[in-house]
Amino acid sequence: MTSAVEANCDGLVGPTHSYVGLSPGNLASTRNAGEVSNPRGAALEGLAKMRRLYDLGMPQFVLPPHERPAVGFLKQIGFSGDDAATLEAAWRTAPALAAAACSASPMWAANAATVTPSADAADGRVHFTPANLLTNLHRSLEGPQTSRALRRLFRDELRFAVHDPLPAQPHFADEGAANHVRLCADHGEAGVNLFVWGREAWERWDGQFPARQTREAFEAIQRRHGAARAVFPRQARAAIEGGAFHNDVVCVGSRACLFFHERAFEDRGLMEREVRAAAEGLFEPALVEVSEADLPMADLVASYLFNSQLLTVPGEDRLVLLAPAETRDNPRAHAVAESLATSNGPIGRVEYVDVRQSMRNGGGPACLRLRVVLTDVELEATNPAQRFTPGLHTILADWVQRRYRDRLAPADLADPDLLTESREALDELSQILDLGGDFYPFQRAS
Ligand code: SUG
Repeated sequence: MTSAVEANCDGLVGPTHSYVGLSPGNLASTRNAGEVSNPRGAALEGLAKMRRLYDLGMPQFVLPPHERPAVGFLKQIGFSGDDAATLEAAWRTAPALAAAACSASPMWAANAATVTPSADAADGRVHFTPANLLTNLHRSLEGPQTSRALRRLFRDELRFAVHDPLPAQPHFADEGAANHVRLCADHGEAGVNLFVWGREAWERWDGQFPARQTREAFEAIQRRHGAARAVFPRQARAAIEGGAFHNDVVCVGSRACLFFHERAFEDRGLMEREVRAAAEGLFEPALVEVSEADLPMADLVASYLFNSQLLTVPGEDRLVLLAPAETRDNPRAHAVAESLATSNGPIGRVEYVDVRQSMRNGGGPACLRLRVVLTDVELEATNPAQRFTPGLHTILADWVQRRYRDRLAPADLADPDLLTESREALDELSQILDLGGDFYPFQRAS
């Protein structure tokens, strides 16, 4: 067995973090549309969460925000002139498109890519497919820059394969690791890969909310990664209807533990049989299921209990659940969380973390991170400047304090100064994280 650890790559919140209500089916995003956001507070919350993971002894990395407003996108769709004129014209004549070009959604790194660790990949490399995120316009802008970011962090092609996103067609709608769970005995050992999809490519989907992941997208990813022991459970339609737009709102897994809600899978019995068959001879899956009676879907979505990080903490036998503060605030979710520790199951204790700014757009602790299982040699091959340390924490917190606003109403997104402020911030960040002088589109423009 090769020893390996689970690293977390968190999306750093960008300077345009805002509440515009861009994601139908994401109930928090819809409910909080129009509210005033606090980009500085959001970025500091994200950094504090990274620090928590670092302090628990886990390797942690920082993924940079994308350039927003995405002026390049606005030019692609016919707005013209210099950058300020382009933005002004977009806001004047097509404010919905201009707003989409401003979203800080790349912060939700669980949607950045689907990852296959080397222990499961046919060619022994770590594979990444950046998600095309094409269900929502604002998120569909992310794929190319995410590819660039992953190629910077995981540059060594002998060890890492960063593919292009899947073709940008509804048939291949893909939201990345938010719908993927890997179970195993230990991170470095062979795993069982659950690729959870919401609809089939040729199915007539008539749900109230979009099903964002197709079965065909995950089958394509499984083929290109050569991912072993794959099972393809269907996400429950009732979960999507209830506001679980990604599987990671109703389910989280790590090592042998699958922690999920009764309504997560369309055919729960089939899911269990397939997972047990795939794990045969490798490990005994430990299923921890929460019933609708104990946690009704409405409390689940309000509390985001399952959007927790399930952590293997050095020196601790049982897993640690890092849950959002909203779980503690919800009496039913809190009772479920606290009962885990006393039940003698795979989860030993629960901690809570405050990521309220992100939560108000429907993004909990698990949404903010992309998990990447890495061997020691692979860990060494990453970009050291993106590795989170207390020193980097200090530098980034100072950068956020100097560069970010602490108040941003949706109407402020049209402020021409925001473009300049954001670019200056990102230009400095590209040096801090050693991303190169041509990392962002505005740095490459002549
Ligand atoms: O895609 N919210 C994100 C939240 C993503 C959560 N990620 C995971 N579950 N892994 C989304 O719905 C809202 C942005 C806005 O409305 O301004 C948004 O995109």
